[in-house]
Amino acid sequence: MITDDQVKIFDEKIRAARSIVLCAHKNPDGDALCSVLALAHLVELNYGKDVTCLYDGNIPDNLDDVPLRKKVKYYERVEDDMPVDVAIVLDYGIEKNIGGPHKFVERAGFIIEIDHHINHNKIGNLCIDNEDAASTAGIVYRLMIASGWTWDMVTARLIMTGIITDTGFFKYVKNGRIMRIVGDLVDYGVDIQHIVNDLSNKPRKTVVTEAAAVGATEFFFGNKLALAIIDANQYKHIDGRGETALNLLGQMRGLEYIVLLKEQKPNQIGVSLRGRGHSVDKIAMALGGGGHEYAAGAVVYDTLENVKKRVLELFKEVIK
Ligand SMILES: [Mn+2]
Repeated sequence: MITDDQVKIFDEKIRAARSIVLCAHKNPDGDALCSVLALAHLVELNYGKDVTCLYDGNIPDNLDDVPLRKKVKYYERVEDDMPVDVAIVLDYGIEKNIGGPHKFVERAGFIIEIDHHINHNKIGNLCIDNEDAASTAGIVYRLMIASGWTWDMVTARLIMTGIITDTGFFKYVKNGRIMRIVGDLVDYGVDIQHIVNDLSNKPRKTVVTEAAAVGATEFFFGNKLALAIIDANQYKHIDGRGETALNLLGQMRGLEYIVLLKEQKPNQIGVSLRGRGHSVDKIAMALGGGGHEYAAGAVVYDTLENVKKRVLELFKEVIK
């Protein structure tokens, strides 16, 4: 797991740093945002240092009530020439997913990465990675315990939120390790019901728009695959993810695959893939993206029509 060496190097680098930047992948999800905020809070608590948390893209509305939410800044709001001694990149997947904050990362004297995505081109000088971890927030928890850091309820709630969101409310848990962390956090006093209520926080327009997209879903390959579309007009009303549409479709009997195409801009289509007991990560990779076995995605620069055709062709190979 986390070695003494990793703990030691992390400690030395943070202790020596005057300027620390934290970031994750563009369009951060709950795990990305909460891992950044939890580690930022831990560094401030334990090292007495101010850190800068950056993001690119959109943060989903349902994360508005996450503790310390306002601490993370849109990367363009930060001075371009800000010095960076240490950059900590969490939950990023692959380098290009970092987006805007990448310019700060590449200037850093030392890069620490903490991640659970599969990545063959790691950018960290220190890599605290674990591909078997259910969430990056869980790795932050392990680092915190291994380092003997002080922590508090804010830390605990952030880590729990990261775990809850990345495991799809525990649906994607594949081993007991993450649940032992959950157990520790519950014993510490974290109220899961409270966090789930805070996450049920979408604007009416978002829910109504996504439900309408689900209403127009097309079905392919003997109803094994559902394909829903959020066009450019509808896209304005959702928070970038389409989680409600994916969750609604995920409740349908007999479905094996769910595809959600989001027209982010003309010729820029966000593709979200979900598999129910069938992997979708290879299809995401074939589209230039990636992700997890049963939940993956890509951004494809082409028309909605062409992307739809391409996605269906790729699935045709798999479903037969
Ligand atoms: Mn994650």
